[in-house]
Amino acid sequence: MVLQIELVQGDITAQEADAIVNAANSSLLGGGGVDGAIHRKGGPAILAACRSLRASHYGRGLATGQAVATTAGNLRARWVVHTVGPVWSGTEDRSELLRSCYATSLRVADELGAQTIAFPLISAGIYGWPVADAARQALTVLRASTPEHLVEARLVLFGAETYRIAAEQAG
Ligand code: AR6
Repeated sequence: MVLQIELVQGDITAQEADAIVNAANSSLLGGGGVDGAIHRKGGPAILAACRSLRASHYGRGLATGQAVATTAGNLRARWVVHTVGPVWSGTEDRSELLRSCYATSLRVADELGAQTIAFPLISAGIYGWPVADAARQALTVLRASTPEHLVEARLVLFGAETYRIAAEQAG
């Protein structure tokens, strides 16, 4: 199925979607930015699920570019898909890892049967990725994807300037 792609300006924790993607870190134990907001608003069930995943599968952490799903707690979603974006490097091209975050998150959500998924602009905050390129990488993967169940992917941009830059990339 061809995925319908929407760009919206807003707070990802206020979105209604089957799956909400978290720009996490490899510890899966929370942090700032989107990660902090998701855990704050989603409540302790998400952290509890992350802790148990760590214990069972990710004792050494979730690798960059990978994704794993938990409950969405109190969010208006069924699942949170946690993925770990690469830290921006001015010298090394890590864009394949960034694209892998989108591709893996899509696959995880699709396998769960999600029809709608909301993404933040992974790596474009604390991890320092330039917004225009982060949006370009996201759109490349979303446009190429042919999921089984997913019908809509929403890229949720935080703030007017980020939205403007991302929308410019979408053309
Ligand atoms: N809704 C939507 N977008 C948001 C929100 C929100 N509530 N809050 C921030 N953004 P970031 P990263 C935007 O820093 O760069 C955490 O500590 C933000 O403006 O959340 O992948 C993790 O634990 C930016 O455009 O994620 C990791 O350690 C985008 O979301 C690290 O930060 C991503 O910013 C991950 O850094």
